[in-house]
Amino acid sequence: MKSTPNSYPFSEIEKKWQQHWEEKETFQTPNPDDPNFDASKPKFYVLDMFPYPSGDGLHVGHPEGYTATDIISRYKKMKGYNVLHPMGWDAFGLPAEQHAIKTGEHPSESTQKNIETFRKQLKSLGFSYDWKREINTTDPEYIKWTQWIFLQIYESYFNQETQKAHPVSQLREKGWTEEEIDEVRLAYVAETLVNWSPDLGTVLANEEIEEWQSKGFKVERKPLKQWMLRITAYAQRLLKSLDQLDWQESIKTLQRNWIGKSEGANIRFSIKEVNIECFSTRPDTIYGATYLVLAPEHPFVKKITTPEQKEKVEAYCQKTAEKSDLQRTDLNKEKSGIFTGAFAIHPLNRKKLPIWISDYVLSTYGTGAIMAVPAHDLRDLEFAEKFQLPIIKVIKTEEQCFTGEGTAINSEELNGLSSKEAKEKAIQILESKGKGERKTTYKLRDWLFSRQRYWGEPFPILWEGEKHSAICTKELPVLAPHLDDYRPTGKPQALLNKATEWVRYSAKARRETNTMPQWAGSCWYYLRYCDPHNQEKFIGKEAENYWLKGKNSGGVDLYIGGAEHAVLHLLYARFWHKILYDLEYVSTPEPFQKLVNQGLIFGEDGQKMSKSRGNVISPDEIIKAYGADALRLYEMFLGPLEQNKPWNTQGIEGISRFLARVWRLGMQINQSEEWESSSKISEEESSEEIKKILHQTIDKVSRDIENLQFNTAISQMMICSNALTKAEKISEKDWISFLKILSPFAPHMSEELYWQCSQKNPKLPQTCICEQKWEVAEKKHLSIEASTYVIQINGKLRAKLETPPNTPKESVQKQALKIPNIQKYLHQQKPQKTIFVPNRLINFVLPEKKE
Ligand code: ANZ
Repeated sequence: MKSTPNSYPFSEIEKKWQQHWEEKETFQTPNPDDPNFDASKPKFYVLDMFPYPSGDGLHVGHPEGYTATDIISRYKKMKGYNVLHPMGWDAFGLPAEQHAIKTGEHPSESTQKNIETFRKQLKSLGFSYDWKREINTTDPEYIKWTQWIFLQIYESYFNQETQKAHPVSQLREKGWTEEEIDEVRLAYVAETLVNWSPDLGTVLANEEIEEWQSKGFKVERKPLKQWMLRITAYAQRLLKSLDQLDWQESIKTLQRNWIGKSEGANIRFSIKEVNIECFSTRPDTIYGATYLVLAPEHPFVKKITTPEQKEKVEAYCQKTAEKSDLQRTDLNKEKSGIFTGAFAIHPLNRKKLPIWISDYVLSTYGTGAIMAVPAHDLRDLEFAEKFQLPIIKVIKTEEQCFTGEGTAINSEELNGLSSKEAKEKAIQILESKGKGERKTTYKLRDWLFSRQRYWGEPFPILWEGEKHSAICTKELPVLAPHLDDYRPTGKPQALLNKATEWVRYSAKARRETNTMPQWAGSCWYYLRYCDPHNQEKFIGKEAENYWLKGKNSGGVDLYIGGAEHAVLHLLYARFWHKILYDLEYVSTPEPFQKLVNQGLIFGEDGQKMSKSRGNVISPDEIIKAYGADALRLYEMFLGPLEQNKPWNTQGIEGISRFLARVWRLGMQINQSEEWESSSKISEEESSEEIKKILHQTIDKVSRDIENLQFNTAISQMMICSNALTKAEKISEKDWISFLKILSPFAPHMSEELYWQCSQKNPKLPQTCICEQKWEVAEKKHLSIEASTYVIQINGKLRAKLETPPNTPKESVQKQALKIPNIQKYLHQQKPQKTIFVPNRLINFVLPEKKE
């Protein structure tokens, strides 16, 4: 295609530069031990959440976050940073296997094909990834280290005193038996009530149920022996170190709620020789307890139920076994329950309280038993009303059910105290009587880590009878055997059991046949990118130190991805990282210093994009019609990165016209043969007006990139390009400055237009524009938009004040004297003297105090 002044030959240009960057290895980032590493530069590690390479290919949602990180990467590189900007594939997981079952294509083959499509699509967007660092979680080299890290977890325990992980070998040296050690490992086997899907042939995490159920798969509750990871040991640390992270508050709140710390007491109610222990966050309401409730799975149910109630109780317990925790709590509209026939004694007033069983009490939280206070807990109230149980108010209130804090009533020695004081006093009394003690509980549960499917990492574990042990690390990776038939059997045995030869490891030992969940690979991929070809270690010390050290708790400098990973992936990865930190394999306590979640892009109809709605937009089509630069710019122009926003095909026309204008301007400037008028380039400087708008644009675009406000940066570049179009002449230098700031956003066009200049003028650097230095705005061309005054009293900073530029002294002074903090420090005295520096500072000098 021959370029004409009005059409912009994007497909030709984009291919040309993508090839050029690839051949010249423009975006390869050396590690500290590489000969061409420049240690004088600062570093920046910017990471995308790596995609699951599905059969559908890229979705317009993917390039949103990826363009944002690419703009940052290109900008930082031009600012003189060593930038780490990698990409890879989160390629294990159920969908690949479901696809395989449907089509008969082996998961390894379909995954490989999908990866190739994804890679090609990402390359067609001109992203500046260092493709030499590409990783794939299903690659044997990668599996080897995922299994190796699992073994480090398996061979560690959490020490309550040091509050960190240590190798279990330390316990062995202290004389612990292997059975005792198995009780405390960070990876352990336990029989628990799990979510089992016979259709899928695997257990699922609580969070995964909804998705699969909505697709028509059955999920049941079943007691099964499973591998668990002891994430609960880290609850307190996972909670506390959130404070040091530069993450959106909403995501931190989600994690805090997920961890769910509750402070209260365990309180014992006696029945004959046994004590029923109840966890309560409100021991101040203890005198309002009118009955107890046990979870149907509570071990005492059988023991305390009277013979008359036995049959009914058993029937009730049977029924609840089918319900999920969610159905028992949030979705539990109509309370149900059954009386055990037994009574317990209240530890303070010795009253007899009836003991009930109900599914609204979970066996997995607190102690699995509660004291019910219907006057101050809504769930208890619903239950008490339904079964006509007594209700006693113990906080002063007019409301029927008051869950807040107030003054204690009907509570003997607690009467008149505030809820806080009553809580403390109740705990003291209970402790002194040996009837209870202070207790902190977390909602977080240990992580169910085994799956029964085929397409995942096998556990590097051997069994001899009931005894498990680690496979020697020299034998890693342990790869799954080739199975021709990987359809689920409907039985809870792992699929790998079918490979009988593989399972038989030796005359005595059998291999573990469970596989790891998809989360395993994504728990540490950000570490592998730092040193992807290291054969000896999962990450070398030097690379780890260089790429992860940073401000506060260190880690990746910027991590961008979807909010759907707010809890699981981010919590799991933080957990593994903390273990690796305790074991001194990594030197930072946290993996991701700054996290930003991009918003969702909805379909044009304002609905979430999905195949069934038929509103999915494919990036391939947009690239074909408008070019990659247009798609990149458009996705950034849609609105603030973090907001949800609808796609609008008309909008992309607007962006495409903007790019066409820049192209025409370039043709004019470079006096392309097809352009008849004379060149716009002036030998002299551009006009003052052009310089002013250009430098304002450089300044704004730089600040906007730092703040991830790409949409406003693009608007400003549009204003600037209009001014450049209108100007009669501009200097070559100014034109190149404009191309430089445009280049992170529209890299192909900027590269081509610069290259044309550099062909004409051999004095210009004959390199890519993306390898040149970022422009710095010249202060003299920036009009001050606002002045920030530092307001001092006797030279000490006491406040700040923003005013329009060049506001007169009297007005600034008047405003400053009204600021409460200034009034406080003036102590009602009149300043003896006022020092005034325009647009900068006011210092009120007070008369010296006479001693
Ligand atoms: C008495 C009480 C009085 C309670 C009151 C609350 C309000 P969070 O804050 O979520 O930790 N509880 C304890 N274990 C439970 C279980 N296994 N299943 C269901 N509910 C359970 O909630 C703690 C409170 O939830 C505890 O405090 C207990 O009820 C209930 F005015 O005890 B409370």
